[in-house]
Amino acid sequence: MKRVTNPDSGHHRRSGENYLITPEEITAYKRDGYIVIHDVLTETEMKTIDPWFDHFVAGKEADNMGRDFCDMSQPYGTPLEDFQLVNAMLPSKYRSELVNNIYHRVSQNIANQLYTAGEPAMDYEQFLAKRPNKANAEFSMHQDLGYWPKTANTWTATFSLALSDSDIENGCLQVVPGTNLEAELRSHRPKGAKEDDAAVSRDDSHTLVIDRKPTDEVVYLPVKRGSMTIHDERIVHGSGGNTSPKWRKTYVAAYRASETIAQERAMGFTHSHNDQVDWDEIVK
Ligand SMILES: O=C(O)CCC(=O)C(=O)O
Repeated sequence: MKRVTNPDSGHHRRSGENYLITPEEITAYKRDGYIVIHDVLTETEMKTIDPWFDHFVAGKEADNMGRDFCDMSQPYGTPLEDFQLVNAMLPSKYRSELVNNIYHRVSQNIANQLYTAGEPAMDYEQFLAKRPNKANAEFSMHQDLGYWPKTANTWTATFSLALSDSDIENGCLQVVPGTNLEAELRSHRPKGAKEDDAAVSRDDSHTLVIDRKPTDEVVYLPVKRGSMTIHDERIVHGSGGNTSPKWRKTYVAAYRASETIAQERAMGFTHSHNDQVDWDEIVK
């Protein structure tokens, strides 16, 4: 019997903890602001992450996490039973068992290939889970840079490892390719605020939204468990609600240049929702 190579398969690209990215993918990442890569972690590796993901998403660490355990589609203070889009920030800060896990090691290897001009390091990570049948579990469209302080070097690669298969029905990532090349960052405001509305601040709603342009053409990025998307800091992206009876589970890890991370930390910015920073002052 002949063996047929699946052109979408990434298995052959793994060698130890290295996953080979092609020059064409690096070009596509710079041009379009994202890539999708397949079969990055094996099922055995995924199974080492699942129990921790479920542990956090069930709220088992909530007592220690403050605002780092929240719902990204609803205001702070929403009771756990009403969560739609569960967000657990910085899981390995709260459970050291996750430090330098297999996802960190493989994504670091990929980040090193994408960013050869300097030393990328993991800046932050988060677990995101959409509960089944939660049509409002939307992650509002935004550019990641709109959330972050101004730094000299903005280079970022944000990895999103699918822990469950994701598709349009359960609210997979959606992007507007090419918006990464727009000259100006779009203006962002806290969810729930009208234009120039000071009544709703970043302290009330961590989630930011942008106004869509009529020219924005959304591309959906469905991915299978073990595969991932990578997007840059300027691409307009978000995700829709979960209208399916299945969970959508994803593990985000963002890499930035080491000196950028040092600049952020000097401003008191760690990507924790508990950071005591003056948002108006540092995000300009
Ligand atoms: O995966 C999602 O639903 C959105 C995540 C996101 O916006 C991000 O990681 O920057």
